[in-house]
Amino acid sequence: MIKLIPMRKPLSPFLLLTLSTTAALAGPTTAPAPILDGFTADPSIRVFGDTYYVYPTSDKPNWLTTDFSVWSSKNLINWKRERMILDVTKDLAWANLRAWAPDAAERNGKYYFYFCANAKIGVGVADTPTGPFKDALGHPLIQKGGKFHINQAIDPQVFIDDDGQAYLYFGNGLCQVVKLKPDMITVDGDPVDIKLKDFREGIWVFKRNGTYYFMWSIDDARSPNYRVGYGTSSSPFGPVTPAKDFIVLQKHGPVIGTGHHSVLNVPGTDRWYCCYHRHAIPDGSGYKRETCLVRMEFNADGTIKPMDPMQPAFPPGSDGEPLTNGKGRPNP
Ligand code: FUB
Repeated sequence: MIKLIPMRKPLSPFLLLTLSTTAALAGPTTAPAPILDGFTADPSIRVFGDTYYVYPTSDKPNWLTTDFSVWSSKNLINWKRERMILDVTKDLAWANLRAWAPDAAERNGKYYFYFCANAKIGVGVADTPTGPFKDALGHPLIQKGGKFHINQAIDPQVFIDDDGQAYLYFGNGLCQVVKLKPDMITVDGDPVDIKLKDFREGIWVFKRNGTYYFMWSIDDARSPNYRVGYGTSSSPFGPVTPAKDFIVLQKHGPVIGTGHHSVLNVPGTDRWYCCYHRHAIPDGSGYKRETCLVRMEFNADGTIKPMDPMQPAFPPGSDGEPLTNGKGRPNP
């Protein structure tokens, strides 16, 4: 905290420099603005063509949510709510509540929307990233029972490897992964358990320089201490070695409950962003959350640098991350 100095005479340039340096070192005291309007959580950030999309949970008290919407952006700074893309009270025959934590993927010009409803995972299909999505199966893709021995079948994430194989990660209490057939709506074989240190939910897997990164949420989403840890593997099935500096996103100042994130690589670059939710500021809770964005950087050895949720993703005046022909600008 900087003490205010009574202004009797102008401050010396030396003192001004000292004060501004101290302020810069102490970091911002105001939390950055969320990127989406309203109360949203569990954001999945994706890029299709020259547009970024966020598919979140639409928050309501006690997580009794019934519909999903999608937001779009051309630069990661200005976001627009496109429309509602699935209403579980009308569009599903097998569930009508707890519409949580979706993800989306593209294959062969079709878009696939993976979502939770009543703690089961369904899949929708559409011709555009903004849907609306139609239930592709008429029944859940994954539900608890038998080999799917997770606590709850929630929090799906699709990862498509360089060889085109798609994997669906999911789970609460235990993380599992199952291969998807090329149709993206059929599981291929049995699920594999992946042991992750302190895992609660919100798995997110990506690949960088041949290494598979597994990131996940720890603690209860209603806790201020909800946070993100990570580990790495040489295979999409694990085993996963937890990182030495394991926690990379956690509460700071007024920002609490930071978790259930997703990761975006700006195509054609080595620039990365982490999209996550926090308890809304002010008066938020685990049922009243908002979606935020922060830059994610790597050390030379490939480890992830801890992220500070008090840092805005872009400096004032930035034009963000525009895309041309599906690619970001080259590094400056
Ligand atoms: O939004 C409902 C649930 O809260 C999600 O499925 C969990 O990951 C947690 O964020």
